[in-house]
Amino acid sequence: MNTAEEVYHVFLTQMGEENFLYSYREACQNICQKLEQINIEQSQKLGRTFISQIAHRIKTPESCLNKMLKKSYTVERQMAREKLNDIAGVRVVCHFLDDIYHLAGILEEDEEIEVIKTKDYVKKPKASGYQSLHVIVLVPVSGAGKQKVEIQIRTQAMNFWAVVEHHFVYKKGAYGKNEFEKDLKECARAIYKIDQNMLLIRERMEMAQK
Ligand code: 0O2
Repeated sequence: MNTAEEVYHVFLTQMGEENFLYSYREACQNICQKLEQINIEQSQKLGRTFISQIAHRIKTPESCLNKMLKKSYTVERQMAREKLNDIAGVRVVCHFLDDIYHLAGILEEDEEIEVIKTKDYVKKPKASGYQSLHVIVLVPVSGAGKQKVEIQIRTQAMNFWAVVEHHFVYKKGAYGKNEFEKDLKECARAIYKIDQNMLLIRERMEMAQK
């Protein structure tokens, strides 16, 4: 019988193997290309910047292991493939609240990809205050296969909050154990109000331009 350390070691090695990661990298590239194209088309159509930032990353084997343990999944690569939606992750930052849903609608309509799950932490923020729309998609990759990618869509203001909170609280597993939660939650609420106000101002400015 293998010890936990041995199981973790095998898992970490397998999760870092290039032939395993290849299709995740390819899926990331393919969806990013699509998002760039959507950005060009929509920015032209709307007469303003639609997407201000597209970033992607492949989850590290260590981060996968932590998540498997946190969720009490059996530490096996096949289990990770099935259960982890964000081995390939893309972050899209927009200017305005309605852009988030506009982009989600475009992805839903796209015939090349398949939306398999949507989690709306904008309408229903997480207990921490975290806001973002998560869209999990299946992206075609070479050899007629498909690979899962999690697309996190948020405004610049939401992104500012999430990046800071991720660094100081979330990634340290410090949620529920620190004195800054109340203040961070208040900031998240203020950010939502600012996002709503910025949208209203944009709409008024657009009306005035007509
Ligand atoms: P990392 O280091 O960012 O990759 P699921 O199986 O999809 O239902 P999962 O994946 O736990 O469950 O989904 P969830 O809760 O929607 O979280 C997915 C990702 O959202 C996280 O990935 C974070 O990137 C982000 N996220 C979720 N909650 C918070 C939060 O409170 N604060 C911040 N800053 N980000 C959050 P990972 O793998 O947990 O972490």
